[in-house]
Amino acid sequence: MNTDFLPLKELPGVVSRVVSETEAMDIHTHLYDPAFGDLLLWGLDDLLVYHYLVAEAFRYFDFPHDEFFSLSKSQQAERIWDALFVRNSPISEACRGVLTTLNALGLDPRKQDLASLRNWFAGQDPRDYVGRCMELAKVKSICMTNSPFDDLERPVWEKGFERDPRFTAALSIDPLLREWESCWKQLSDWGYIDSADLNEATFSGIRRFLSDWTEKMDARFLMVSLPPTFRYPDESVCVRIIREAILPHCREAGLPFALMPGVKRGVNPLLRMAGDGLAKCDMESFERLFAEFPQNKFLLTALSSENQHELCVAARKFNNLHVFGCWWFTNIPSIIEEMSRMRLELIGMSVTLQHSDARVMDQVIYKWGHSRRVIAKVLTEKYEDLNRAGWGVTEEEIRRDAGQLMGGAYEAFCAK
Ligand code: FIX
Ligand code: ZN
Repeated sequence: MNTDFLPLKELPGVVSRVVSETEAMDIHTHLYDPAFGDLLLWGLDDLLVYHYLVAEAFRYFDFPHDEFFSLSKSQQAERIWDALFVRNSPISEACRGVLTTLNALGLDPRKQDLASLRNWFAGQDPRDYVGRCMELAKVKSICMTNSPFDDLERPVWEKGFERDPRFTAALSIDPLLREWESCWKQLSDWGYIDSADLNEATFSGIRRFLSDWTEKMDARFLMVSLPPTFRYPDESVCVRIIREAILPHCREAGLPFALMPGVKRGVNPLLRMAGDGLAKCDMESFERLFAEFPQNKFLLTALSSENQHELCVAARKFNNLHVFGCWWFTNIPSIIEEMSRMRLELIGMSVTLQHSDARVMDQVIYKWGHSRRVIAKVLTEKYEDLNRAGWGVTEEEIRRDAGQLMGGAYEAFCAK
């Protein structure tokens, strides 16, 4: 073990090596344990029809949305490839991501056409391929987003399967909080509640439902994405269920509740899954929630870049809050850099700088690869500043810090 303080000029090299070698915990993705079969997306066509790229391709497409969505997956992939990679330089973050991924896999889209690239993917065994992607991304665990309300996913949980220990679960409850008018019927069909009335019997039925699914999934936290209009306190259905069912259940199970505010669903419904937008959320509402429930633990990532400063300040006030990731529209190098710097400056090492939000297995390669470069850049700057203040750092300390920022701080928070 080298315990010498590193000279200023060696910091960039050591920090980027350590950050690129540190195994990360990916605490929010839309990936699945391979036991879920086709629900785990991977390969060229899924990389190309990613909803980020669909939205970008429509900047150039001159045909109707429905025409695009009526095409097969591989035809859609071809249209996207043509618009975003052939006719225009693929500079956007999501486009660059496809190229970083192919490059890391040893493929060359400048020399191979889509058919030959597809051929290469067709020869991969999905289980081995998961290992290869995780190895290239240096990711040691992947947290899924799991919904009992998903008709494709639920039967797999109900039947039971042998868990891949690298994949952990998070219990996602969006319909419960956002579509109560239709959701209560399901809970009633499953025998948890008798009516849509929000009375003590209903709350207790919801708690029983949460407890059964937490156990079935071995969930690490509960989670919800929320619109920018969310307010606390409030007598909305959403808030009442949070107060009377979610938070008591989380306290009892000792699990955090992950809040993901700022998403405006279906801003352009013609774009289907690619049609969601964002707006600034009301951070003061969340502060009131953290203050009123000190026995609950909250994870929070906000979608609007405008919320990031007040979020860091909230984390200085509430140690039952853990800030994580650069979510979705903030997951671009310029904003990751700004957010990471701000977080380190305001809350030090008590943060999880990134998650991938990958929907396609291969994406972990680029999402982590790109983020690590930015994280290394910002961390280097911070260690250089410390060095100038007379505080040398060792490689061992840098390794400890990188581990903390990419999963260790989250684990410590959950264990608290
Ligand atoms: O709500 C979420 O977890 C979002 O991340 C997704 O719904 C979104 O579609 C996405 O894939 C963002 O990266
Ligand atoms: Zn997500």
